[in-house]
Amino acid sequence: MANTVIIGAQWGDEGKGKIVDMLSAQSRAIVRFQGGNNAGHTIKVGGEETILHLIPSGILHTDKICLIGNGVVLDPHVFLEEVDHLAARGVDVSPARLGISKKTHLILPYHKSLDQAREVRRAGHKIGTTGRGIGPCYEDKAARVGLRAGDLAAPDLVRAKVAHALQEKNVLLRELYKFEPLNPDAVAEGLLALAPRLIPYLTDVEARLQEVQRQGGDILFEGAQGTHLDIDHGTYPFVTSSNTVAGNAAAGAGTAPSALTRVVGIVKAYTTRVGSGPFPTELLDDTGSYLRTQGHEFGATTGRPRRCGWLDAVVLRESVRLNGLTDIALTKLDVLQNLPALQICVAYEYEGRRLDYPPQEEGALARVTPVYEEMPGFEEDIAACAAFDELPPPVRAYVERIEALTGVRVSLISVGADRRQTIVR
Ligand code: 2SA
Ligand code: GDP
Ligand code: MG
Repeated sequence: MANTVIIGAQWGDEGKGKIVDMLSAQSRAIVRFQGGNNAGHTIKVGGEETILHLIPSGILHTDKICLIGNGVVLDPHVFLEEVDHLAARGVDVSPARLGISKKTHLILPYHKSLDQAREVRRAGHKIGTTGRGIGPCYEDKAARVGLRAGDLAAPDLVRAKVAHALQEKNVLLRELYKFEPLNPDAVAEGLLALAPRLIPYLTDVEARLQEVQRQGGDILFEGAQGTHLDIDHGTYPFVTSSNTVAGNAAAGAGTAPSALTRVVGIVKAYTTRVGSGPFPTELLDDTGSYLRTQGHEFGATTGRPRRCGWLDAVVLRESVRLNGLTDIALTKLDVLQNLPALQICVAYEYEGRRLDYPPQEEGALARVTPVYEEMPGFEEDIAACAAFDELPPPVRAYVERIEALTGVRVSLISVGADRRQTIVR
């Protein structure tokens, strides 16, 4: 296949889990390179659904190596819960095939408290985070006071780092946010109690990935969230705290950029967003509700209803240039069934000008007006279509229009949640 990066081309939940699971069959290793358990990646095989938050979406293929890279932030409790859950279903989650980089930063209880406390204080300006402590953990990483997975083997280092961190954070929690302060001993010992189970998973991810390549195997880099939630390139400040773009696959997994051969952008056939922030094509009417119901658009981590709207080709064009997409995997086309007509946003009107790319000034995206192009809808059930030629003409026209608007080939088409419901072109 070639080393492949999978990224979300919109605001997340495009169906990355499904496509990573499917492409895992042709890969040797699957590695997560950013984000944490804010992610919810859904896989459906033969009617059985699995939602993964931390463990790479290749785990259901027994002969594959699954790795959590240095760019991820890892909640140790959630990791072990996920391990136990999968093990109970008979999935092999032994350290022989599942590893965590020693450089991966750990999410601690005070990160979650701070995440939630800040959202409460933001009142009318909430980001709508998942409350999983993602932002505060990345803050500590950048501030050079974070705990890393490799520290688990050094109990005194863990105790000292936790005590140091809480000196400052307890003041914030107590004085500013009026939240419960945390006991440093309880936090450190709580983490150290998990160490015996976590330490066997610690590994040199870079070496493992090099070995895979030396043996001629391919790596799948599994992105989380989406391009427009990127800390630099997304709709700042309504973004997540990591780089979600393909370029971060190298830094967040510990490989050379030259190892990233193919970049597949996962594109949902319409657009969704969870949390706050500008969304030009959002539909607050019955069509938006229809998409939410038909597409089961509820957060895979928090259960929050997702905001829904028409496909936005301006957002996609930006994703093409930021990620260098070589292919698009188009998902959830089946959800559009029975809509009388389909709208695609092909450009924006902004301050009297027509824009082909999103404006970069903070907040400007909230002031654009979408320019729509109408395409015919379709009534046929496409969930069982197995080849492009089997799709009704309006569906093929929609796919071809996306290719024309983005300049990227749609090489995979998903017509249902199940692994099998995928058309390879
Ligand atoms: P955070 O928690 O600091 O990363 O939140 C910052 C913003 O990033 C958004 N975000 C997401 N957007 C879509 N999907 C995500 N994963 C879950 C899912 C979301 C859920 O698979 O459905 O269950 O609510 C995800 N994770 C973070 C978040 O909404 C904020 O806008
Ligand atoms: P991810 O975060 O990008 O992995 O996406 P999520 O798992 O959060 O959300 C995608 C949802 O759509 C999941 O419930 C999937 O099972 C589902 N899904 C994926 N592809 C398709 C598809 O082609 N059609 C339908 N109807 N559902 C899909
Ligand atoms: Mg998701």
